[in-house]
Amino acid sequence: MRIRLAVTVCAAALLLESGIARAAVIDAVIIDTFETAQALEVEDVSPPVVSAAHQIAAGEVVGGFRDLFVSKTAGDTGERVRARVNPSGLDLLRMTIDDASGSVSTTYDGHDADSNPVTGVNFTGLGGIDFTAGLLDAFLEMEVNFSDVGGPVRFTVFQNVAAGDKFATGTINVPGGIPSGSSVILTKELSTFVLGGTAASLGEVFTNVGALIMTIDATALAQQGWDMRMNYVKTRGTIDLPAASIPEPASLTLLGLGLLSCLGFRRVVMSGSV
Ligand SMILES: [Ca+2]
Ligand SMILES: [Ca+2]
Ligand SMILES: [Ca+2]
Repeated sequence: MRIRLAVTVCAAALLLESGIARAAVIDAVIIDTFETAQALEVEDVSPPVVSAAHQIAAGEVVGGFRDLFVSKTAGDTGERVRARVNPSGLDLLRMTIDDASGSVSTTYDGHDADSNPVTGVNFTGLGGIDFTAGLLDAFLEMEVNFSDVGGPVRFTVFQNVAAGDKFATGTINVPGGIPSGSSVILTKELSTFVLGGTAASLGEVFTNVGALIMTIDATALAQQGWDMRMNYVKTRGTIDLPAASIPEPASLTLLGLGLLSCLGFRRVVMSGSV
């Protein structure tokens, strides 16, 4: 049984290498890899809502600037809602919420005067970026490295029009119980986003993006005290490589290497099964 599985996997790999069918998933747009350090926290009693906002120039971020925003919607004095980007050299967005409720948002809208995602979005700040990069079956991907409680991460993607009335929304639900140091990849196909406002089609929004808001939403009681760490957010998609009728020398070398590795793998599996 195990040997048959190994042979099937090898056959699929050889098909890809021999040029009969070739496709690859590659990055489209890097939204944020969380390297440029930034930190905010609020700890006053809430309600009423207390919040803080800050923008920083960040070369690794789409549009060159990251607007960070923290909001506390319930909790006693001293209970923090805190967001830190790269606090200790790990290139992560780290959200820490004490026994309180709130949210952490990052807005990508270029350089502007207001970092509040409700009142201060420059809907044309990114100038019309194609989030699919022309790839097929494009999707949003994030890597989570820790999550205790779990909850929704909400994305609002604005078409590049000044009124901000054309947008699409989508949510990735982050599970709880993800141990520290994990690498959990979560994705959402762009075709599954929901149109908002007067947007005519998802294609028109995602190929002409003016701004993006990501909100880690821990305002609900079920998300009280949620802590989470995230490594990156980006869009990816599939590229079809032209199928070659006759394998080129480089492909033949790959084919040979594939065969050798298959034989080796099979030997390991067989010897392992004795
Ligand atoms: Ca901004
Ligand atoms: Ca802004
Ligand atoms: Ca990172």
